[in-house]
Amino acid sequence: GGAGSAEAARERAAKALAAARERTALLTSCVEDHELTAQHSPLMSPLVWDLAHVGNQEEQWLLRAVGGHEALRPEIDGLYDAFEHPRAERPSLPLLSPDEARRYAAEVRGRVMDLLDAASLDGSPLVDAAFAYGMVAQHEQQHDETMLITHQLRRGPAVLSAADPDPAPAHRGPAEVLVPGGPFVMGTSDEPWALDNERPAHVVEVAPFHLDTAPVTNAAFLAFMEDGGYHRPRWWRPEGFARLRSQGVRAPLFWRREGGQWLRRRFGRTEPVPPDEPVVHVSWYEADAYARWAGRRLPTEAEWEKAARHDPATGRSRRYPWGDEDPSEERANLGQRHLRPAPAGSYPAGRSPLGVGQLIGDVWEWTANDFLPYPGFSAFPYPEYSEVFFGSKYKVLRGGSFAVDPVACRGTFRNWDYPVRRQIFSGFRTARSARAERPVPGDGVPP
Ligand code: AVJ
Ligand code: FE
Repeated sequence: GGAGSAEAARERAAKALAAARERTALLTSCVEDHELTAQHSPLMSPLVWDLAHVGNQEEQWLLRAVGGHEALRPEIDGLYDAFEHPRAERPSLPLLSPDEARRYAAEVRGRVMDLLDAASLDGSPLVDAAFAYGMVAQHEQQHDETMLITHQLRRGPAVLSAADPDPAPAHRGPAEVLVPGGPFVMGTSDEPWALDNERPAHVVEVAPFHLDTAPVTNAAFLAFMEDGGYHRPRWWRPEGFARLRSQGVRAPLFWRREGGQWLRRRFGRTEPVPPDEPVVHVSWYEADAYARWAGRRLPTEAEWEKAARHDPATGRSRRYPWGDEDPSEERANLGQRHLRPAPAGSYPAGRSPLGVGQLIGDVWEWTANDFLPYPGFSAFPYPEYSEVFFGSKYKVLRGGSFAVDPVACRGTFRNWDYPVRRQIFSGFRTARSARAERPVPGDGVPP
């Protein structure tokens, strides 16, 4: 409450919405219009669909639900309903043209800014702390990541570029650390823009475990490949092995073997696979198989979040591995500032108190868990946001990638996808359970 915090929320919302639109504009103005209406992969929508969809969701959630406005163009709602039309059929719909889509999204935005200026920002959970505006900015940024995935799948010369991240510092620390067992608070009840699936805060007991201090690198993943990893069913879940056999998968997506070396295509350019970079574009099955080969396993979602948020000094759960302050360029590779993950060992300023690095940014990290509600979950504002996806079909990913904006990334943020998915910016790190330490007789440790 309070006029000051309402003003701060208004300002934060306006900035987040503007940043999202700037990113959307960049991703849809760097190719010609015919490339916006083309389908670059049956896995993805034409870019022009994402463009009008973000405008249409913004209209529904803000102008209609918050502002009580009439529909601007009621006839288009069905076209941009993700549940009504699967991605593969979207190019054959009578979609708005690129110019119409731009004009429509801009018209919605203009009215939203008027609404934000005029509206009272408390009194209902939808507008408290500008929640719905924050949700809409996060939604657009999530589609901006989706559009970047479409750009990665697109054939043809490069149209995007960005500076490369700095090399990792020489002092990398240990490969894994012990995260002590005991309870910690998972999820949140007080992060204003946290989405329904991150709520509520609840205590979870976690047994002691060891966790990689960095995501698994291309070099490590190559060792698995060179040891015949893709050919040995013993490392794989049967359904994952069957799937890779039928699709002829032998390497992460976008890799190609040529002249005795592995190359990868990245946003229209081809380069040798960089050994120190976190592996990306692997399915949950590939991550799971690698971990088993390495004598390890994927971390559970609770383990991941405890490593990312638990402060051993105070016992409190924090917003990020480094504390409660927002992400910065020194702490994490977020926001499409770079078009690749940074080498393992980067961002020492972003490490957790125990020394776990790159939990936020770089690559989405597969966890062991299905996407399920927390105890006390309640769908808000719509069951279509998360609730309809709960169940055993989806696995949870954590931590965000280089393509995620900070507004849609935090220690509690949960992403989910099918375990076969590979075009997303997905990587992983591994864990192992800590054996119960037996005191050595005579070492002074009481039994
Ligand atoms: C949370 C990334 C799985 O892209 O399907 C976008 C986000 N929800 N529009 C997705 C979302 C509605 C969602 N993920
Ligand atoms: Fe959407």
